Amino acid sequence: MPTQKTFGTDRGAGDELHQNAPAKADADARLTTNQGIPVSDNQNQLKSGDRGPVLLEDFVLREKIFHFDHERIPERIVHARGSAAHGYFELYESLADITKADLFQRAGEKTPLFTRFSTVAGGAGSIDTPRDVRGFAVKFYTQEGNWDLVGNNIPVFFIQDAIKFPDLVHAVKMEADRGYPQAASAHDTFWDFISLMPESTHMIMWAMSDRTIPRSFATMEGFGVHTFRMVNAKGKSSFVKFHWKPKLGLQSTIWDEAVKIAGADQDYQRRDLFERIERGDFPEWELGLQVFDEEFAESFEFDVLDPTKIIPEEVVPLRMVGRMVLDRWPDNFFAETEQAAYCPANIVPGIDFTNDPLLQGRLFSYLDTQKSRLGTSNFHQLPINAPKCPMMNFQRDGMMQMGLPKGRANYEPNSLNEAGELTGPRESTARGFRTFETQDIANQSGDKLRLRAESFADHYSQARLFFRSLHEAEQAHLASALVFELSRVSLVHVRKRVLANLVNVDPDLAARVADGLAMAVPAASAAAVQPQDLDLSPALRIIHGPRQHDSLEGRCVGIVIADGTDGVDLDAVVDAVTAAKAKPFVIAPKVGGAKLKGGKMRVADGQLAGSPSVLFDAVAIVLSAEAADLMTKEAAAVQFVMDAFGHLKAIGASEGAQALLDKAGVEPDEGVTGLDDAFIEAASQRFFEREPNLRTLA
Ligand code: HDE
Repeated sequence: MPTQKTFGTDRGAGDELHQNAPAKADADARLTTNQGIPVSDNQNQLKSGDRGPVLLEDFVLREKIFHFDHERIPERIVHARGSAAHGYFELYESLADITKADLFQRAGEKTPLFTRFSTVAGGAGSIDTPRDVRGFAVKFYTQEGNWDLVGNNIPVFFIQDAIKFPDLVHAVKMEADRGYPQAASAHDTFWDFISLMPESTHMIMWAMSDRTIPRSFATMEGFGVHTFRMVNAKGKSSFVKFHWKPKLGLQSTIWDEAVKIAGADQDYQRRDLFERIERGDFPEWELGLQVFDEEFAESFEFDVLDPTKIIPEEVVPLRMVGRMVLDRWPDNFFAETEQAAYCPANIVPGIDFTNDPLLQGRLFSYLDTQKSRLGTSNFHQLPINAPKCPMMNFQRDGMMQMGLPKGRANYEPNSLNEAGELTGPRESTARGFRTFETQDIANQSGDKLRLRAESFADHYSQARLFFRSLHEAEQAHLASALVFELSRVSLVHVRKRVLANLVNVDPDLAARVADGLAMAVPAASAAAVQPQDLDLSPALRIIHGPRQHDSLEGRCVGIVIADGTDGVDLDAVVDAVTAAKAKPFVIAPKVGGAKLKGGKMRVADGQLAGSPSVLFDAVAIVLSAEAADLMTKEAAAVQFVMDAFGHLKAIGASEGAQALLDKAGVEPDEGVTGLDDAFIEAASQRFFEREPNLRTLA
């Protein structure tokens, strides 16, 4: 019989592991199974003899592998890829005049929340920077229950009726037979569906605009999309649309940049959110309300129940009522971000729904999703989903019941106490949620019909309004995005149908896109309602719009150094960037650092080949003439500068760097500066005037 050998914690394969392990924080912390049984060896399975076979009785192995095999839960059907953070909402002023919602009563009060941002089309492991709508879901843990404002970074949606949602999502996701493309709308099935769905035209304008290639979660707006209600203590209802406005303003990337970021850093936006929170630059948004009454709703030229329409801010201005600050990263991605169960039906007294048919469909959908993802009707007991106020009812049992309800009474009313009085939680007519009852424009009912209201029929006027309100650089981006996407559509009849719809939006746009496809402009498609010219809305622009961010705050500047860099120049740039509340990131050919003029080593934050300029908002090239000469033969360095220029970023350069700039084709303009104050000033902008000389735009 062979002698039994034990490869335990003191010898054998586990030894190296233990030698490298950091000092134990708690010497008494014992590794156990899920049943609490202490584990003696976590390196070796139980075998008969040192070379096997493995024994079935090894419950430590069996439990560990069993649990691992079931680590994944179904990903979200849409919005699978996302990142979230904890934070709070702080109210500026009491909103008691329009709502009795508890979180909106007391100025200065903070309500904890958990906010998740997402892309829509891609799977959980897809890239962060596709052209896609971004989800913007906020769970407020209020004192009267959880309120989930589950919105997007675009104020309208593709469809008007929930029954079309599965078709839309099937069309945009990877195609049914071939299993691609992942996280991309540039393919036949998406555009086939869109071309047949004129109601999506307004949303398509937004989807093809720079809004869907945001620079960061922290630089995009959020919208509740639907018209909701607020109801005050006297029972008076107002209509409301919710907006989130980023403190850092609206910032987007250039399409070529977004594509390259996908290669350089798949987790670009997730990392960005994490790093901002880590360094204390907490992302912040203001909550703005568009509040209006029935009279306005009656007189407005579009139906306020139609989720493919906006109410321009110029028509109903925003009332800024508070701010959201995200200041804490989740402790555990799975337990919090992945298991967070948002649901638009989670609403609190003082806020209510309208009959928007898309919203109504959503109210029905999300609970089903939670059950299939999280496996049990008790998903609300997971810490991330549980309310932070008292929660009492007589719902009982179910899979994975984690609570321990005590006592005999599991029904209401009950009088099981000795005095025979009614006990336990009871309904409250005073404080309980009551649905707004009065008939008004948003609450009318009639015969049971499957039809679309006439008032939803104008599919083009607001698409035109959006396109024409944009800055001309944004218009060119939008037209070029359409050319790119339709160039990936192989079905010529689909391209033609899209073009015919675009003629209704704007004949000039249709002509530009047709030209980009080398196709003829078709006749306009039949429009149910002839489009009208509306007053333009400058608030819809990013460039030169009211939410353009003109400071360096919150941006990131990549600073290239190499052996021979002048440390005085370098320190000056780093200090100036830091003083402007931006993040400096020093890049050298080797991450260990570069030997500065005078011989001192300067450690780098990143390696040149792994830190392309697409990751930064502006770049500084701090090189000696010798180093710049050497770098003209270094593709990563040339590409770094070439892309910074091509993506319209400011380039601050030392005199010595000129050879590298020349090699990269940099032409002098306002965005190409020395390393002085002019660079800091330029670094907060992009130079859109440069673009027509650099690439063909539609
Ligand atoms: Fe969603 N949506 N949705 N949606 N949605 C989901 O719920 C659905 C719609 C939105 O970070 C799902 O838990 C239907 C509009 C966000 O976890 C699912 C309809 C808007 C998120 C679902 C819509 C949204 C979701 C998938 C048409 C913007 C991610 C996973 C009636 C206002 C939340 C899940 C998070 C998630 C259904 C339309 C936003 C399948 C049926 C319009 C931000 O239940």
